[in-house]
Amino acid sequence: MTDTLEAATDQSPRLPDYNARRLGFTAGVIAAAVMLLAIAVLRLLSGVQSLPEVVAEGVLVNLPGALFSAVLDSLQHAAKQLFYLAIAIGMLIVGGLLGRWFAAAPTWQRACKMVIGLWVVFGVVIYTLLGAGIFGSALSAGPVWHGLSLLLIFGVYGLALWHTYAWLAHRAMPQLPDTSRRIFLRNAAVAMVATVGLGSLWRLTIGGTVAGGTQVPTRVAAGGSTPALPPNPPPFDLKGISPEITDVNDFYTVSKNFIDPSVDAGGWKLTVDGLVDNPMTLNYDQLTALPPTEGYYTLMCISNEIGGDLWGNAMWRGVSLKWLLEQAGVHADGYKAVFSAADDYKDSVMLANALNPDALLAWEMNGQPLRKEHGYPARLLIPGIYGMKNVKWLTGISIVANDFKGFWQNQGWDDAAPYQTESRIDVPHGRDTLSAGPLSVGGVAFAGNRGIQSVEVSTDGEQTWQAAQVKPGLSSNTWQLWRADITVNNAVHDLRVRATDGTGKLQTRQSADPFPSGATGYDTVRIAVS
Ligand SMILES: Nc1nc2c(c(=O)[nH]1)N[C@H]1C(S)=C(S)[C@@H](COP(=O)(O)O)O[C@H]1N2
Ligand SMILES: [Mo]
Repeated sequence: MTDTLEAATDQSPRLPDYNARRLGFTAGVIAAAVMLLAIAVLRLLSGVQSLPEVVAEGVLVNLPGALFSAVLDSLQHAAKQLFYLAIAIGMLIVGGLLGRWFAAAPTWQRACKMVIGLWVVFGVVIYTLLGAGIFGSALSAGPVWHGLSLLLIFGVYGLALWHTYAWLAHRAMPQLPDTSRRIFLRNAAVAMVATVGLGSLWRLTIGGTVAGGTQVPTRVAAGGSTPALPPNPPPFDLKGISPEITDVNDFYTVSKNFIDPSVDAGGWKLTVDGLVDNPMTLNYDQLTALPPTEGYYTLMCISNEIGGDLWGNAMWRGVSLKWLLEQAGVHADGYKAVFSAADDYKDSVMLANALNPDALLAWEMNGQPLRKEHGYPARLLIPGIYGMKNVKWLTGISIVANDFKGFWQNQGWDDAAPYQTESRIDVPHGRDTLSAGPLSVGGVAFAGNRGIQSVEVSTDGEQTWQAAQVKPGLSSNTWQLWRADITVNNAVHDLRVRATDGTGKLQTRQSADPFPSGATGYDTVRIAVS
């Protein structure tokens, strides 16, 4: 078929340039869509981060934190999905533009050149600029995987472009040759076998995430039933107040990933190394055979807005991180503990935080194995510091002497990240219409491991404050329920809350965005009293 096209330069039929470019664009978009399909198949089979994810994370990390935070604020929970959607649309457009260029000389040689060109530009230039290393050498799956998979997906694009263009051109001008059906079917089969083959081969061998009995229980991942939790004790059992222990189904989840890693406990390993006398590697059975300890910990995302719901409280069971590090013979002169994870996430805490007697390496949450979204098979709970430092899907702990900066810190988020003192009004709900008279107000307050000393409510725009009853926390690392019984009349337009932490420091009144150190300000609920 190509000979026909090539021999045919002069007298043979040719599409007008305008038409050719337009068809080229269309063919390019279609080819990019086929490539996205191949990416999705490869992603699902191998479990390894794909090109759009590597690009998204690279862009995210390199974006100025304030800008990122502003985008996040305006898009809220849809931000991640929209971001990936934008990347997918961007890929379709770039695919279309390349298709236009291809249309100037639509031969398979030119398609090959494009494939190699894309492979080098992405694998060498773009991946390096985004911090993923040449052909992904800085990522956990390594350059062999990323090199091969990039070549494969660009190959799929090239093939799809060549066939689609020939087909479109033939439809527009029947004198132009289409590629033969036999060759099309052969190429489609080769592309499919290569994609499915590479993905499955990776999963079955090097990837080590073989589907099997120890996979994260789907019953749980699908949001199944969880053990019944005790109701809040009176007087903190107001209708609408947060349950003191959050059901796993209702516990917020945040990660940088479009698709969270599905780690198979069978192939999972945790290494402890760096400034330690006895570096060690533990598998899942060895880890869960260590002396267990459990406790209640509240987690809050540093992106949580005032009044937001990115916090929850659960009972976690695991091993003391301090104990584990002592077994490894941690050096007292270590500066930080660096945590790595199966999703290529990294973060660090000061060694003193890792050696906090309450720091926990957990494998259970509310009496069940961790769910995939909460970090199965193992994750950290570090007292007093925001959620981002509580690394999920943990694979490595390394004690280092330098000031390592993690995933979000490279973007400008606070590295120390101590919890701000926060309080939230759960009841009444905003915009409730209430009748004048007695009113019970309630909610939660949290200040990391500093505890909450007191909570106050104001009905008069902060001129006066009334003390609330505060329940002791389930541990020194949890939020605390509070309740205030007040009286309202039609002069009350809003309710405000503020807490004082265990050190006697009042919650910060000044409003601040979550970026870079966590939101501050007082939660305010508008009410109408009739
Ligand atoms: N490996 C890994 N750990 C991670 C994250 C991540 O993206 N990857 N996100 C962090 C952030 S930003 C938060 S707020 C908490 C959320 O924990 P949860 O989803 O169990 O509530 O996990 C942290 N641990
Ligand atoms: Mo977070």
